[in-house]
Amino acid sequence: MKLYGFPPSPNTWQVRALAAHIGVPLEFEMVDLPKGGSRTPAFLAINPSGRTPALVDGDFKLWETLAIMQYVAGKKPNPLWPNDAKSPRPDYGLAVVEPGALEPRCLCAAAVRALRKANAQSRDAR
Ligand SMILES: N[C@@H](CCC(=O)N[C@@H](CS)C(=O)NCC(=O)O)C(=O)O
Repeated sequence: MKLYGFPPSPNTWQVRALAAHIGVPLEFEMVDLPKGGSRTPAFLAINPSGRTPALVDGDFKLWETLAIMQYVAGKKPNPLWPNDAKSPRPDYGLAVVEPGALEPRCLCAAAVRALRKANAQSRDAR
């Protein structure tokens, strides 16, 4: 199971933190957002929305942080995210900490856009 992500992004580290916490092995592949890594044909074939994180498990592809977290959590019984919808979820709030609560999501997207523009401008200047 491989996670494609951008390490500084809270969306990415949320998934990595959950996987590490519950002991689900996750291969990691860096997608260099400022350099346009999420807009390559190879990455768009995984996630047509061009956003990270994205997960590939065999033939199965998944994107959206919370959907990925739920999928990863479903790989191994764990108290953080029980599969039984009726079971008490004492740590559910922790499991679904919304990235927006940790960082202004639009700030992340804006930073990526600004870095991408700066990279393009410095390429054009050469
Ligand atoms: N709703 C998505 C948002 C993902 C997202 O916005 N990821 C940012 C990184 S913080 C991204 O890949 N941005 C690339 C871009 O906007 O081009 C999720 O929860 O996974």
